Amino acid sequence: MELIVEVTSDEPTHPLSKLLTIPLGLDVWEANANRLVVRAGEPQIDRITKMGYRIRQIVPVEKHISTFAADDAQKGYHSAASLEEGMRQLAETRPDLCALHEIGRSVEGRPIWGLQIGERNGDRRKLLFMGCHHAREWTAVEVPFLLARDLIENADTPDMSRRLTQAEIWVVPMVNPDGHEFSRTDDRLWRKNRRRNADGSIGVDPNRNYGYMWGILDVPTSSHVPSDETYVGPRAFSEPETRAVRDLVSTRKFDGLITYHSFSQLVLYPWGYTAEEIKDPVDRATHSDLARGMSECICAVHGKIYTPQPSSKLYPTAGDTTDWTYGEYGISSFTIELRPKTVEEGGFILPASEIRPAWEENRAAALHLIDRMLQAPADAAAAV
Ligand code: 0X9
Ligand code: ZN
Repeated sequence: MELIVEVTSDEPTHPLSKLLTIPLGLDVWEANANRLVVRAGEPQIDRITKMGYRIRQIVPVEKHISTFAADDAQKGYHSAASLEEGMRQLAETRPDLCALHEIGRSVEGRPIWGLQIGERNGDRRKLLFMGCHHAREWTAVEVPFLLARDLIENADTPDMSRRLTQAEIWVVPMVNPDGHEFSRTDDRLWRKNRRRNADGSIGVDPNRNYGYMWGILDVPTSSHVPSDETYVGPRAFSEPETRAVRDLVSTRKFDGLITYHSFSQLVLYPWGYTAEEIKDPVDRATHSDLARGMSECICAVHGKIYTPQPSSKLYPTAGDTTDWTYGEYGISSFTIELRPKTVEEGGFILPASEIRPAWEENRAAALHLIDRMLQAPADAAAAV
């Protein structure tokens, strides 16, 4: 039976960070100084116990799914098909303001859609908002979609009109449509894309497949084992989903971006591949100030605390989106881990009633980033 368990340790010889270096094939859901929360089978749990860690069962996986993913829990969330329909409708309401682009196709041939909103000519800032690299993180589709809708529906208000005449904003709410569809129809907790791997297992982690420092780590949170949840793939950009993002980013010079994930309530910034800080002092300050600023904006809306921190403080990864966009292009790059904070509140399965407040608090953060990018001098996001 698969279980969701909490792992703790009060032995200095067994820090939680050490467990994250042992190849156990764990699916890591939460990672902080106090506890790890992992999805694991009984043999894995036995091994962790024998190593001297303390285990507390939170809930069997099946029970977690039946508690949070009741039949009507899908209502309120998009499918790949309804998202396409929604994006088409948005584009059609304001053809003067937006254009819908197929930026690529998934392993199974589903289109990956990007909506280009705002100024397309002259001297303008460019921002990118993406969602759903990971299939089960459904809220991460809704937040960028609602951002696109908000920008378009309020385009004629003075504040939005100012933003949209100075900025070109791209929104790609569902980078991994195959995985998302599979999580709707077969396995609510599916994470990766739907690539058939050489060993017969399925799925590459799109958020380990980007080409900056790709593959340099071989740890449970960034793994070279194809059946693992964080499988990096056979080579950088082996996946059509990451190639779609690569091709978009390499042809547009974005100044800033947010990629939405869930859960844990974090505002993350590079690096993920190393515990070292960004070397360039201006870039380092830009990232930490913007992350703190976004976190404050979020808190001001509904009081939720999203902790700003470097990605590697969560856990080490190589080949994630923001390491590549910052490392390769100098783009100010953030990963926002949305609501909730803990698995006890549903983890990846956020009640649909919380989409709206999650969006409201993240609206404030997204507009903060846009406004700061519009204020910054042209070379603020200088290449590293
Ligand atoms: O593991 C990931 O890709 C992200 N977390 S999630 O639970 N949504 O899967 C975090 C990526 C940020 N990078 C690092 N932590 N290094
Ligand atoms: Zn994710």
